[in-house]
Amino acid sequence: MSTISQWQLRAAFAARLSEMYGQEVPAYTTLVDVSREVNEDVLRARGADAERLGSIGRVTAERHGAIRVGTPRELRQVARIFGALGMHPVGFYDLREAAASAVPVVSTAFRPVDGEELARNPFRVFTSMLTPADPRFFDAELRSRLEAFLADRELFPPELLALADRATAEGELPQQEAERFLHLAVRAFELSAEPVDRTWYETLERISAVAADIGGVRSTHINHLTPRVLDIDELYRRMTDRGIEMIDTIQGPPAWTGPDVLLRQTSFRALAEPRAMRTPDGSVISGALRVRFGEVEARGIALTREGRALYDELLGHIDEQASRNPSEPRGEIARAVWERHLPGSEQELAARGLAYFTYQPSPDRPRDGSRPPVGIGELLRQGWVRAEPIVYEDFLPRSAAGIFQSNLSGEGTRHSDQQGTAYDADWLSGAIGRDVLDPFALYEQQQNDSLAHLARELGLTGT
Ligand code: OOG
Ligand code: NI
Repeated sequence: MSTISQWQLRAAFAARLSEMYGQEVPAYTTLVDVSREVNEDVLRARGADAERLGSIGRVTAERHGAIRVGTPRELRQVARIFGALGMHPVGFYDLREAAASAVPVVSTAFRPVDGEELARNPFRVFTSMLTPADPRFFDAELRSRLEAFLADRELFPPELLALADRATAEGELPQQEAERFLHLAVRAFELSAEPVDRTWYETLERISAVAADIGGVRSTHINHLTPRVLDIDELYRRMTDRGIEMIDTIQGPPAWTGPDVLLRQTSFRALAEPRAMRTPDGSVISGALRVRFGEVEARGIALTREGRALYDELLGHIDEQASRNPSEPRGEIARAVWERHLPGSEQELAARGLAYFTYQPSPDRPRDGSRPPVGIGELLRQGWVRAEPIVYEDFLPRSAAGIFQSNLSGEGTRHSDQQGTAYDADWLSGAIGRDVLDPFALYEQQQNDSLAHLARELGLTGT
């Protein structure tokens, strides 16, 4: 009998989740359609160059999802389900601190980590956990009510978790079990029809709409699914032309003439969805909540720690200039800052150690017995070596906060005079019960592996 491997489970889960979400949120389907059109047009216009950051097959199928849970216990269960799909926690994002937001969560992303697995299917899920112990958001009384509410709910049925553990242990599932696992996993992320306790929901909403979305209901749901697009500026124009109201910016790096780096994202506002509500007298009425939205992203080259530090520094410059010139469009300011401070070619990014690449010996390198030069910059310039960009597979905390924020109606409340509780990367690793991996270390490993191989091939020392 045939079995289904972990990556096949991951690909099937991503596809079924996408189908389910398209039924729940029809505007998502529009976004996917427009993304596909843009990708086809870019491929036609740019040819092979359009696939420099991923094959069109990968990019067309590529999605990230976002989910939100309430407790470390729930997060551990999520880790078991995603672990079965070959997805591991990477990166720590503290959205309580990012920008001026008031989002009481800390987050990580579950994703495949090695190159081959990413090429097979790169599905990733941005996963946030509520922080009830942070006194800036929740006082002692609300915290204990919230924790009691969360302790009493079950997001994932034991059968789902048992199948997940089996898939992890065996690296695969028999066909029938795979089918059952996928069915239960997709169902766990559907929007529940169970009535929402209106008073409780509103109590949490006064703190934050995200707190209410997580802790105000007895289930979880996929918050958004995000297709990948090759030209996000064009996508933005086409969505706007269709009369879909997008948030007013594209988050992340500006549009500019140099290589795409990191991640650019934009979204349309959350749509009102009908939800049954239980009122204080016990009757059930039909209400509506705005929590789910549509997001789209363009991915670029992963930056090294140095490159990222430069990126963060430039953001600071841009903020400063934008506040001094409020009438000038931020995108224009950002573009000018980038053109001035960032190298405009892949080769220079590589030579200055600002971005990650894998390196191969060039097929048309000198064969006249001459010795290769020292250093990646020279090896590239003199045609000994070719560099392939490593795609950024992660998220950006400030953009994520912007994505959360731009879709909230209220500002929420945060008492900035209080000390925040230390929820950090180590704390999160402990809560999940597995290491939260460092994204830089993963990219670096990939780059170093290729350099070691290159050194052997060319007989180099000290590159
Ligand atoms: C997650 C928001 C962050 C992204 O792409 O940066 C995110 C959420 O809304 O739950 O998905
Ligand atoms: Ni997202």
